[in-house]
Amino acid sequence: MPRIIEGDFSAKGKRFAIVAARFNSIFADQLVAGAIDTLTRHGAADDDLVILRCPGSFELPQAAAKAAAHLDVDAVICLGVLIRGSTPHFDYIAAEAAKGIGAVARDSSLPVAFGVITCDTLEQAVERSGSKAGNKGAEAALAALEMANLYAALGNS
Ligand code: RBF
Repeated sequence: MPRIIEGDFSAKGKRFAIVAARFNSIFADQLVAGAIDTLTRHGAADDDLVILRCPGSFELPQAAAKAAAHLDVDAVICLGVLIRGSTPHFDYIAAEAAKGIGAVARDSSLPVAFGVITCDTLEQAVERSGSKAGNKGAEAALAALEMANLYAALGNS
């Protein structure tokens, strides 16, 4: 049998930073609510969650880097909502957010989850922030939780 090392989904005693952009807040707030709901239903205490709000998804990488460096947490969850408009900004911001959050993850020993939704339409944003396509904030929180427990199983080395 191969040796399998994997993380479970117990959040008891674990601490999390949720770094969330405010832009498109009617959807972004639902991602935050989904992440909090998932973590607390898996055993995290309210006191073990810290929420950082930043203006938009462009600011997420730097805020996530600060959270990873300055907060005593087991994982960082980045949440944002990008909706394509009539300017090329969407592509620039989406690329920076994805690349930047990836760079923070690589530079940090903590799991850094990517919960940024990139939508062409408002309907897609509705679907991904708590309806037909689930809640991507909840899914990002679950990924962060699994990775935090995976790294704990590895001795956080
Ligand atoms: N931030 C988002 O999180 N989602 C967006 O859909 C979004 N669209 C933007 C569109 C334009 C034209 C501009 C100028 C900014 C947008 N932002 C968006 C905000 C961006 O992430 C950042 O907060 C600001 O550019 C300030 O650095």
